[in-house]
Amino acid sequence: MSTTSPSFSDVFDTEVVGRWAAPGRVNLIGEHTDYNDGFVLPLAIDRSTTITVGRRDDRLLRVASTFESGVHEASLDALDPASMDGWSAYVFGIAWALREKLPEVAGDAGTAADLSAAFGLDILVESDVPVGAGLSSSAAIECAVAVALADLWSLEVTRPFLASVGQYSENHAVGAPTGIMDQSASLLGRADSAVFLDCRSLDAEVIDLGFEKAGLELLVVDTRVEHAHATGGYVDRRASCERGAAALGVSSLRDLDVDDLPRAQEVLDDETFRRVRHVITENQRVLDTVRTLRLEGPGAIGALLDASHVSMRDDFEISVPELDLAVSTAQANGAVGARMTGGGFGGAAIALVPTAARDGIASAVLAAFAAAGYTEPTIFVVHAADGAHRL
Ligand code: GAF
Repeated sequence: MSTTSPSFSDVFDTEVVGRWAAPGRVNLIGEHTDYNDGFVLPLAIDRSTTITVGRRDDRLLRVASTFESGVHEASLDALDPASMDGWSAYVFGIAWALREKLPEVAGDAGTAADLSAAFGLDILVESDVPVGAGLSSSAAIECAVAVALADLWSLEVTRPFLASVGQYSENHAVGAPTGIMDQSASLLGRADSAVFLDCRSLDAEVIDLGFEKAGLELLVVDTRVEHAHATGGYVDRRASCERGAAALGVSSLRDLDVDDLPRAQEVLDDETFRRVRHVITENQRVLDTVRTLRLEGPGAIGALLDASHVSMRDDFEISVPELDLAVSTAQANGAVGARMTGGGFGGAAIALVPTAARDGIASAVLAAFAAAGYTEPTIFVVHAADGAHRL
């Protein structure tokens, strides 16, 4: 029996006023550096969440999706993170976070300080960003909703502000203590480019990747080992970084560089030292990657990608055997460089590959997973895409 996804009019009876899309992301390099005020270099990808929106006459937000049956409902007058759960928290959380954060920018360009003039909406969510793969399916929903609400409610706010709204929602409505990288990539991404973000100043620069000109492609290996950031390892790693910074007398690990490593080794226990070393060296690798992309092109960044993976595997200890196998197999079969991407503990690896070697590398990874008895991974090419926009 074949099933078809519901259309907007199957679920809602309001008239459609617009559609918005926001992409997932791949992080080229700079992992677990964002919440340490450091540097990241993600790209928005050609996998996205699309929302179709109808205007309501009341102050209700009603949301449905093509991936789960049922309609979730919340009143704009009673938005409360404590009563948000499941995937709809990614939608309601944005409205709540906007309400909380608007006072920070009220008055700038005539921005309203509250949501008193906002109206209700019906929202249908669809997405081709794989869930749990470390490609920011949640940020894609948040950012599609954020740009739609800003457009529809005539909020004169900037994209960096909307990224901070997305992060605030993720932290307080969803309950994951994540940084600002994913929402920034989804909102600020550009075709064929990466976003070089300083997570302290929030200065962002678009960096040309030049993959096509160099005959390269970016392959994603989704190991299908699912991860979550609201619990366990992610929370624990963040706490280690904060402990390390406090013990070294700085407000964040951004204030340290490789020259501080000998002192860090003296002061910290071995595990905390290795966590700190990952962040310090990863920040340097982001800066080196940006410089190398500019001066030599993408064919020269392989060693930095490889070193990033080793650091995440051995120092930050966020890799899993499936990610290590994807990375080592890609490297052994001709990838320029490879690393796990995203928060870790599952999810996806990326490999920068010559187009001519792409299919051979994909086959080798599939064969290696089969030989190891792992679940078959999903392997696909991604291209750097534009950030969230109205369709
Ligand atoms: C997840 C988080 F959401 C990001 O903020 C970032 O910390 C990343 O893991 C690790 O670099 O995607």
